[in-house]
Amino acid sequence: MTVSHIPTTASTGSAPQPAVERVLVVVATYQERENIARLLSEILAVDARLDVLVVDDDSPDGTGVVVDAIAVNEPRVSLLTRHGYRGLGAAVLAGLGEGRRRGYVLAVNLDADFSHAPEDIPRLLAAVAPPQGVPVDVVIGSRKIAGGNVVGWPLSRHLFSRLVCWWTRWVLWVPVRDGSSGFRVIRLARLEAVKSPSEGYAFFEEMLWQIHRSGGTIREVPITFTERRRGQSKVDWRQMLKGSGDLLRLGWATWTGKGTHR
Ligand SMILES: Nc1nc2c(ncn2[C@@H]2O[C@H](COP(=O)(O)OP(=O)(O)O)[C@@H](O)[C@H]2O)c(=O)[nH]1
Ligand SMILES: [Mg+2]
Repeated sequence: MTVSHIPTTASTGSAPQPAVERVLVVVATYQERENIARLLSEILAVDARLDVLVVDDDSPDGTGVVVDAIAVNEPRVSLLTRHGYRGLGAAVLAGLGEGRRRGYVLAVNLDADFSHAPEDIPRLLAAVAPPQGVPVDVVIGSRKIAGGNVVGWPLSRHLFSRLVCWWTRWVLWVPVRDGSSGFRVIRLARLEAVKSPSEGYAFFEEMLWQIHRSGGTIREVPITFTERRRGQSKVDWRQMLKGSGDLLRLGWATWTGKGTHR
């Protein structure tokens, strides 16, 4: 994989800089020029601990150029460009891996289209190690528990999502209600357990599946997911079919123990 990495103060020098208190927000982007600048400023404003890494698959609309221009004056923002590759899961994993290399302990993952509200990030972060509770490895911003919600989806999208979440809970045997949510906090040390997962949309379920089976712990906190207002969704029938195939393969692996890793 060819990646060009535009360094920031957090990543300059030969060794990764430990960032013990800081948290890296990983945002995968493809064709998000209309959203990215405002998203970055909202994330930076919501919590002073946050840095942001945008992982862009060389979007033809120049998303990366916008991020690059912001990163010149904003050391909290950096860009990882993947050339010649497409795939949401692979992009997110590349961003999380980079965060780990840079020494971050925790990362947040969210979409670039404001479906995941930046103002929810501090609440998700608080749930990873609550003062009176048990620390966990993953916090999911969940649409499917009390207080969670989805705004702006057609019925077909609700039905597909319900089926995928049901499959994740009852066939893949991961004890969560919203295994598809892409809004998460991840303890980066747990990436150890994540081995060559799906490159597309099933990445989110497969990552949870691998973390759960390796003894990792998961908590859900409610969020409202709002369908994008600007730009196009990249999910099409081909992606859904590919994702469904990956989920069937995982179901087979869950119950037979075969084909766990490709
Ligand atoms: N880097 C990268 N990001 C992607 C790709 N496909 C989607 N994304 C990003 O993933 C997030 C969710 O994508 P979206 O199309 O909104 O999916 P939906 O919310 O499920 O309809 C957005 O930030 C997209 O820009 C891809 O192939 N590569
Ligand atoms: Mg979206």
